Amino acid sequence: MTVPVTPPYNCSPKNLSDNETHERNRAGDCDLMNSREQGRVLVVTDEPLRAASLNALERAGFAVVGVASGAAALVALRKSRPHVVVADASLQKINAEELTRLVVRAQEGVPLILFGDVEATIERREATLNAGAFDYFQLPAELPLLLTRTAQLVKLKQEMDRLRAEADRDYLTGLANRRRFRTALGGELERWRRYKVACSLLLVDIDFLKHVNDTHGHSAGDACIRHVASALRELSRDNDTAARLGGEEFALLLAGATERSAFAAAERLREAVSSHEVENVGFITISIGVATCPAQANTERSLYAASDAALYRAKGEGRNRSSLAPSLNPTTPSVL
Ligand code: GH3
Ligand code: MG
Ligand code: MG
Repeated sequence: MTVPVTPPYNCSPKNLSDNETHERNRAGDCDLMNSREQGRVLVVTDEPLRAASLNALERAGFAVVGVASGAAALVALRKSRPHVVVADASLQKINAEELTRLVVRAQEGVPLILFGDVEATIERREATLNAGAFDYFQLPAELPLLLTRTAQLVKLKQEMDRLRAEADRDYLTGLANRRRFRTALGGELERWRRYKVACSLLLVDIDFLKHVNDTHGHSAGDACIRHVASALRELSRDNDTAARLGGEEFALLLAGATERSAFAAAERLREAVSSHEVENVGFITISIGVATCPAQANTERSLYAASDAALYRAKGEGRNRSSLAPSLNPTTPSVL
């Protein structure tokens, strides 16, 4: 991936007002995708000369965002999601230990390197490591070391991120796995509790897969699983989570969906699956249970249980159908 070249960052003192975020690399800040391979670095300093010497990070090819205070660093951590934070150990309003604690608490796992104009004695480096940062360098003398250490830690963090993403993915379909689904479900219910944003859960099970396996072999059964997975992927939007929960069971967590739109999505999914043949198998069908928060449940557990019970009913009523869970409040009939 090519990364747009950006003009050098101007580090004159007037640029370094407190709480201000300096967009050293606008492409890097606006487009996390572009900067993913390049490596994103957040620089925290209120000292113009040291900021200027750290322009070397950008010249070394990193997407750099610069801020001038601990408070601004916390905002930038969320916005620009850096792979490494490079922070001044002598910021005016916060000491190095406090800053280290803040950064580590705000974004667990992001490596932090400290720098300053004070000599990097053994005692200073030891204190830095004990506080939870990865290293300390004296600038400008040790700038080459800081660049090398940054590059090393960016690689390490990128690898950690890759492994984490891999650990959340189902090996057969590439969908989210049960672990990732659980986290997403918790997130959606939290959004309901805090902001009263609805969400819906579709639980999906392939009909008669055992028969497919017995008749056409296990790899044909796997092809059916991938077929359903690709229909789920096509139907889901950015904020939705399509997951394989295990075996031939799937979930589609729809962010912001009410029962009406969730049921419509279930029907679209069912039709998408049953209207295309699976190679060497033929047509297959799925059954779907639909439940919505808050209409039919308002906790992670009860939403899952309501959708699961609806799926069970869909199977019992003959399969190849979607079934909506009963309303929580019996006096409020279903909108369908
Ligand atoms: P139902 O309509 O009641 O869901 O029938 P079914 O045959 O799909 O359901 P059942 O629970 O009886 O069996 C599930 C089958 O799915 C049996 C199991 O071998 C198969 N299965 C589970 N995981 C996989 C997998 O990863 N690959 C393949 N090929 N088959 C799988
Ligand atoms: Mg099953
Ligand atoms: Mg089944």
